[in-house]
Amino acid sequence: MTENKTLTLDEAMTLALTVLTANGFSEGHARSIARTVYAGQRDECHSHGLYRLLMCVATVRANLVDGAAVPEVVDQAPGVVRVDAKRGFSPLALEAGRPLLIEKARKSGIAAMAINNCFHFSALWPEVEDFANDGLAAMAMNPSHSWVAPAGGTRGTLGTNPIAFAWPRPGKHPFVFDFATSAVARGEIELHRRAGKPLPEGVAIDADGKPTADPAAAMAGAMLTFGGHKGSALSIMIELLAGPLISDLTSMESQEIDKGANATPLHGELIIAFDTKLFGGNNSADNAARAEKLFDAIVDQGARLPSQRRYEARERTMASGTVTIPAKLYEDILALMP
Ligand code: NDP
Ligand code: PYC
Repeated sequence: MTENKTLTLDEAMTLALTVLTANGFSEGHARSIARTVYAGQRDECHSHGLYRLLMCVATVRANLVDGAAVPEVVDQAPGVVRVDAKRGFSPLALEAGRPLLIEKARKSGIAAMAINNCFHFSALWPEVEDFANDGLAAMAMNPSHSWVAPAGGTRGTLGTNPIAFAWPRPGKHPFVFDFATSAVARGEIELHRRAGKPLPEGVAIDADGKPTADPAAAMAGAMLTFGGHKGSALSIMIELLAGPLISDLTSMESQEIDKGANATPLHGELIIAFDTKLFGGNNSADNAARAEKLFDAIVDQGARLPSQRRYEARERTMASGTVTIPAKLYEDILALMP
């Protein structure tokens, strides 16, 4: 049986901040990364919670990421914000560009933000959920490393390419979904390997192109997209929109830069924000009510909305004031202290 370690929420946040600052991250980066992994752990998204500290530190120790980079915000066009992350991690770059993106979306109804030149380790739901909490609908997407074979192929070519969407709901948690376009996230494969557990069927092939449930063989082979050719096409769209469209790297190009270091991917991210009130004009209250009818019709029949599990986990965590992680992960995080 796996032994676990329980931490209070304060201890979890302090652990993240201490490990990051001890490994040379500036105060701003340490705070924004800690906030991101804390949110993941709080909502029981284990593949993007405290576990990610291992990759953040490995990436700074490999001299790839600049732990003190100061992002530069550029007002690129009336509807476009560009943030150069300067090879820092993405959360601080997002924080820097967010106010201008919101201002532009409120002025024009829609605006986009390209974050360039960023190392990226995070789940996307905290980002889009924050925009929805400010009353905007939002989408986010990014490439990663070329671990995933296209439908019908056998070679890692596409990233795990997540896409997330949020819709604001007055008085309620926003509607949010966020998923990898691979059948499972790379982080899940890594967690299965650490726990010595087999993978579900249909998520990966080995180096010979044969289906495998062995996480190590999957990492040496290729992951598969969700939904066959449909997930594959969506993943290609993400490569294009959050790659060449915004003058940034594809997952294959990010993988080349990694040179086998197994660090966090380096690439761009595209975020699009929509002002539902400006789109809706005089109808916006009615539009919001009709959206609620749709959600009700889904929930009424016993189906659940995406993020419901996460919001329930958040409630449990906040009530207990604690998070629980595998004891081995806790030891590995402590061992990151220089
Ligand atoms: P999951 O498959 O765990 O979940 C995908 C989405 O579907 C979630 O919004 C989830 O909500 C929802 N969902 C799950 N089951 C149901 C159900 N039965 N009914 C309705 N909705 C459901 O996510 P992935 O493993 O694909 O991705 C995990 C994370 O990894 C994401 O947050 C993603 O951003 C991150 N990631 C980041 C990458 C990066 O490059 N930075 C790359 C790839 C992934 P709920 O959470 O409530 O279960
Ligand atoms: O889980 O696929 C993943 C991932 C890649 C980068 C960060 N998370």
